[in-house]
Amino acid sequence: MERTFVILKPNAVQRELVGELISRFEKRGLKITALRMTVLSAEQAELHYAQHREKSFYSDLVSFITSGPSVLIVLEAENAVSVVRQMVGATDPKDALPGTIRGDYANTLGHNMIHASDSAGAAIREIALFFTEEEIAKYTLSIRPWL
Ligand code: 3AN
Repeated sequence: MERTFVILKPNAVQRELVGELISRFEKRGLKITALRMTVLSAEQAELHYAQHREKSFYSDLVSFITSGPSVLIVLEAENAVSVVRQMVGATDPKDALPGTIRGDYANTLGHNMIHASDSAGAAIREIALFFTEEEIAKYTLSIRPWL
């Protein structure tokens, strides 16, 4: 089973879309194995977005993601990374298809609502930034065989 990592960014919380977004993942058969609301520290945000350090939007990105509470989620399923990326949609909301989270709820590139790991390797790195292995629940969903 593959893990992926999602952040519902501060504007998703402010717009009271947390339940709706989590519900999409549950309905798609992604198992929630860790969940926490927190205000990211600047250090956590800088590490999380380290690959964008040289980009012009980096400081805006860090200040936005630390501007209020976010919701951090670990999800598990077969092909969780690609399934969740598909559900999230294109980085720029103007290119995101209707039916995707960004296509349905986001307006601007800088405020695109949600982060999702772009590879299994990134998921491992990102999850380790925010959760210990002990904090990730191990359990079986009895519905699994029906999905
Ligand atoms: P994604 O979140 O789809 O994996 P990345 O990793 O390229 O996209 O970008 C990380 C975040 O940086 C995006 N979610 C978005 O908020 C922000 N971002 C990316 N490109 C730009 C840009 N050109 N201008 C402003 N913000 C950007």
